[in-house]
Amino acid sequence: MPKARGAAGAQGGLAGALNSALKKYGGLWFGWSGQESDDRTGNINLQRNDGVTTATIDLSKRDVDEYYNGYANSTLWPLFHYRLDLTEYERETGKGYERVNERFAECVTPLIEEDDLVWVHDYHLLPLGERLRSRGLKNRIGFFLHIPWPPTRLFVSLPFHERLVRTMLEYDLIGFQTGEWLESFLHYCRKELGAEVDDATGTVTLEGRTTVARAYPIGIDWDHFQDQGNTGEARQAAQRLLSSTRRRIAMIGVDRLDYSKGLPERIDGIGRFFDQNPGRVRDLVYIQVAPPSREDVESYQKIRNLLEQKTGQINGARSEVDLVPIRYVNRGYSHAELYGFFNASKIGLVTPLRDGMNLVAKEYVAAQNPEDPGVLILSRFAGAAQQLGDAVLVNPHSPDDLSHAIRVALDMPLEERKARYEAMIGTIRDDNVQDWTRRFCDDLAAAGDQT
Ligand code: ADQ
Repeated sequence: MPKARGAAGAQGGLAGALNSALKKYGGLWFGWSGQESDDRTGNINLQRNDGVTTATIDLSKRDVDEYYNGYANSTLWPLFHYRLDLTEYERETGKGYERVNERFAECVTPLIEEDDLVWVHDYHLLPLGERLRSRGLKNRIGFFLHIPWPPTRLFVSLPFHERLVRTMLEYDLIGFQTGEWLESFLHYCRKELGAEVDDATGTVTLEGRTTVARAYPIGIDWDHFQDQGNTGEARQAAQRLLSSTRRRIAMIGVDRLDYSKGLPERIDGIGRFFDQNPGRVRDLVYIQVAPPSREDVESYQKIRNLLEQKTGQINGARSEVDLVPIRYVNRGYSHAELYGFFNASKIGLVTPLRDGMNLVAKEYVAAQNPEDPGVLILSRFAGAAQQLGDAVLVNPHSPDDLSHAIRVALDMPLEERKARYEAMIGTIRDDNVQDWTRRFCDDLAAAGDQT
């Protein structure tokens, strides 16, 4: 198959997934280096690591402020996670977003060869395909959105929403995580743009041009994650956690420190559980691993403070000399260590208020011992809930619902835990990231033939 050329705006859950895809298919990864510099000479930094070639450029401080912290993470991210209350609408950052997308297009165009597939990733780069087309690129160009697509009534609050979606219709193929986000996108195209939409095939036709939109739920890198689980590092991590919790049951949450992940609401739910079941405080220890993220954005500083405050309140009220009910760890761990922690935790708590997919939910289940698996408590508003209906599903906004789910999970008999695990593990193993990549790339390669 032709080489795939990827482009992505920033690191996150998707970086690991795409790395493994590129290793398999070859090709080149293009994006922002993550560095700030005022070097405008257009230097592209080419590197080859572990079989993957990356081409990156630096951005100026102004570009980072307006494009990355501004429009991408203070406008699109909150809006696409249904948080109108946190969404900022600034014309200047919108211009910065367009300017940086144009710069990316200018830098990547000379690297693209005639038979390449071009695969653009995520909300940082919605207009990139149109910018590439304006430079005469005739290649197949696909786009995948890793986060939700909001309902039309929310999306139209974005100034120039129509212009943004029209640029997206220059892609040959647009992928979403779930059928729900896909439906919202198709609804918008029909209602607001007056496009001709065929729901069965996902084709959207506007002014003579046709784009295909489909759902491609992303999965984990199953083989790699299992390999990590077989390392001494994973075993040591599991042992460390077990010996430090002694006879208490460990319940774990692992999330980027982001308001979409529902962390303060989760802590409220745990507090409610302790209030309603005071005799069980000694049974349970909750471990929250949450490395800081996007620290230059104000709403992220606020969420961090709020979480520290809530955790402190519960620990202040419930701790004993030999017992701290909530351990809050503000750092990242390797995948091997996470595997070990998940494996040693009898409950996995994944309760985002809104999430495109959520790979942690899949990793938690993948790390369980089939003979004695733990219980996944999962928000019904995570994309992953569409595939993992056998988790204990919860409404993350309701402390009572969370409290009830924790009690159900603590008391769940082994047979039921096994049955739920077995109902979920097949899709987590088989619908993995390699399968996701293959399905998207095959459809992209064929997209022009169908339209
Ligand atoms: P994220 O919002 O980053 O991703 P998620 O899908 O959970 O969320 O992926 C996070 C990844 O980072 C997982 O592989 C996890 O193990 C790792 N991670 C999280 N916390 C960590 C920690 N403390 N230490 C080390 N690793 C940690 C975005 C979207 C999601 C979508 C993914 C992939 O927001 O909805 O599932 O992209 O498409």
